[in-house]
Amino acid sequence: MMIFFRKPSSASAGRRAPESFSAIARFAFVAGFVSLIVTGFLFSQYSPDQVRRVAAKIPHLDLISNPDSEAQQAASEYERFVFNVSDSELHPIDRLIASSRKAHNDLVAKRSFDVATAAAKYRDRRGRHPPPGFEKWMEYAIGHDAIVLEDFFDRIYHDLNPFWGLEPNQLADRARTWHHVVRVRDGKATPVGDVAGRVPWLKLWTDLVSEAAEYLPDVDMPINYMDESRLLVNWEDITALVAKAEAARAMSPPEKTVRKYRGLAYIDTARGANETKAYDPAWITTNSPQYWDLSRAACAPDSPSRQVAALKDFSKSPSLPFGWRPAYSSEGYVKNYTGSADPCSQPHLRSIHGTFIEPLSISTSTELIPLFGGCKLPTNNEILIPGAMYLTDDPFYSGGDGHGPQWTEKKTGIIWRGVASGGRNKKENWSHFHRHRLLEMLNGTTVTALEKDGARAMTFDMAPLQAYDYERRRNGSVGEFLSQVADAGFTDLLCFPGGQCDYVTPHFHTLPSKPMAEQYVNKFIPDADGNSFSARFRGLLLSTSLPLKATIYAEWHDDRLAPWLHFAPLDNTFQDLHAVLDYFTSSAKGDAAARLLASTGKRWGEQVLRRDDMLLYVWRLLLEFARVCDENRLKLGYVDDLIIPVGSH
Ligand SMILES: *[C@@H]1O[C@H](CO)[C@@H](O)[C@H](O)[C@H]1NC(C)=O
Ligand SMILES: *[C@@H]1O[C@H](CO)[C@@H](O)[C@H](O)[C@H]1NC(C)=O
Ligand SMILES: *[C@@H]1O[C@H](CO)[C@@H](O)[C@H](O)[C@H]1NC(C)=O
Ligand SMILES: *[C@@H]1O[C@H](CO)[C@@H](O)[C@H](O)[C@H]1NC(C)=O
Ligand SMILES: *[C@@H]1O[C@H](CO)[C@@H](O)[C@H](O)[C@H]1NC(C)=O
Ligand SMILES: CC(=O)N[C@H]1CO[C@H](CO)[C@@H](O)[C@@H]1O
Repeated sequence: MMIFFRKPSSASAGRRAPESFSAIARFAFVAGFVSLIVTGFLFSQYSPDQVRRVAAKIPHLDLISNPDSEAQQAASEYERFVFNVSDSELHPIDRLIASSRKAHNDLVAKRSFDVATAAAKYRDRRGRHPPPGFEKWMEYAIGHDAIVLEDFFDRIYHDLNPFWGLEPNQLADRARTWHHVVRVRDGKATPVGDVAGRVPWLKLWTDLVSEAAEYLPDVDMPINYMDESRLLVNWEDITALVAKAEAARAMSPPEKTVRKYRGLAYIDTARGANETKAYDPAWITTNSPQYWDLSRAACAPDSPSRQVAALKDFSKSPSLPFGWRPAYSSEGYVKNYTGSADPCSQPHLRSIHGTFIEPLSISTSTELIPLFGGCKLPTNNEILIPGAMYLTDDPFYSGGDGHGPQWTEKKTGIIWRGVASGGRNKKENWSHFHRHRLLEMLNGTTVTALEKDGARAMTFDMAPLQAYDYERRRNGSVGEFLSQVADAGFTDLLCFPGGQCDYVTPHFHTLPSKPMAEQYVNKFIPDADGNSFSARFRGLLLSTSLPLKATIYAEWHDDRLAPWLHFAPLDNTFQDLHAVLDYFTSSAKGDAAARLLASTGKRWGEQVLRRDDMLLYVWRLLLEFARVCDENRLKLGYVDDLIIPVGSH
């Protein structure tokens, strides 16, 4: 692949030995350069035929049909800057972008294009045969140009693994009798449960499943109808279930493999058509013990959070852990996004995220039951499916049909609108809420006061200069900069008790809401958790603006998105926020990087976050879930590709 690359002559001067970090970073650029992007530069040097051959190797970006796409232009612009600067001028974020492009490139090279390859990769990664029905799934994927990478489905196996430790018939029964269920029988999906007066999520999910129902076995998908995730099984219990699952993991000999699901008629008959009594485990419904304490019980015994009890007194302002260099970061910036979302490794999250301060409602079980939902904490045990908000056309979530103007027509602005959610904010604890912190950090008046008087804000303190050293920070103009570019505010202060907002009005005032379509004229859009996930991320990725994202919530799509390639990750403390914004706005190189991430994220989202991709995710998940609920599960599998038809040898 390297042979297609010619480096601009200006880059060869003053090179250091290849083992220097920046040289490695540049190597990654080279790889990314060839495989991700065909630049105008490449086009000028190679015949259409050669370009086509490169593109054939790297089909994930539709290079031939779309050679002038925004993502490709952005990449070549950014690369010109990077190759033009000296080693010392490379920013840590430049190195993160380089390594993210390289990693993504390696990942995409593993794409499968036919069922035999996909099945082989499945067996390799999962240690089992694919589930029956795998060939129809793959046929649909191919027919709809889906990018099939086994890694994209890791989440399914992580979520389902403990359920292999439960008894299959009981599991099937509990799934069937739950309060809200998407039910598939004889190739038809129907919604079950009373949703009068509630959000239309059950219908949205049923409609999605319907699209695959004719290829699905009988299966019940029990739905969590609350916003909050609900299962927090102790680490010891989950570990025991997973150990049982691992002990049973095997590849049955093809000739002994059962190729048809048992079906659920036996339960339907036994239960009788009228019997829907749900199995409800004991639900903890008060914030005592506090949610943090429930969550940390799901962390490994040797993880930093396990022994750190919930904070009892929230009256003091929170302190951010500035001296701390987490393994998920590199040079102060998030590198491993999964790690950055993990509360088990970050005891300080107990004091700086609404979920752990005072969640709006709690209804949590420490017993493992089958339950599907749109988001969860990494410590929760729900089975993830795409959030129902991603299935609506409601512009509040999707951003509507317009995705914003071209980068060059945007203003250098940072916009955020939302309500003061994240939990129940009160006089005694509001300064610990993450949305309040984000807004104070974006408030030019507040930040200027910090810079001028050394005062501290209610929710944060400036990260020390040693941690993030840049010109605006040194000369004390971060606040002034924010006053010029940031347009961020609550649309509702959601005070508690209602209407008594004295405790926050000195620090915040409300701003009128703004449709997403209008927000997209800005280059930067931070995305923060609410009471649970924000549900805006997909819309933001598909826009021409750049999402800046911190979260403690996991979603179905996490394995297919790369930080510093499809979006800009932030730490949950937001201590890196000002420095990240500075990187993107203080040089032409930074602006090119922002444009590159915004456009690559959009392009990638159009390829892997489509409705078809959500359908394929849920389809595969339901094949797997039906198998875990089947008493033949250890022998059940797709083996057609391994069985030599009689007479063919
Ligand atoms: C590259 O560096 C040269 C010399 O410093 C400068 O003249 C040129 O404008 C730079 N090009 C870009 C794209 O920054
Ligand atoms: C439910 O069905 C069973 C038989 O399957 C019947 O005996 C029972 O009376 C029914 N209960 C109600 C409430 O209809
Ligand atoms: C990223 O962090 C997660 C969670 O802490 C960890 O399991 C994973 O191995 C890390 N990945 C890399 C590449 O370090
Ligand atoms: C501080 O530095 C920034 C970035 O170089 C510059 O734009 C700004 O004018 C400077 N402000 C002061 C007060 O020196
Ligand atoms: C910004 O901070 C100032 C001072 O704390 C406050 O009066 C103002 O309401 C804040 N702006 C917004 C949009 O909340
Ligand atoms: C988790 C926690 O302690 N939250 C506190 C927030 O403040 C209120 C007082 O209004 C306490 O009751 C909560 O316990």
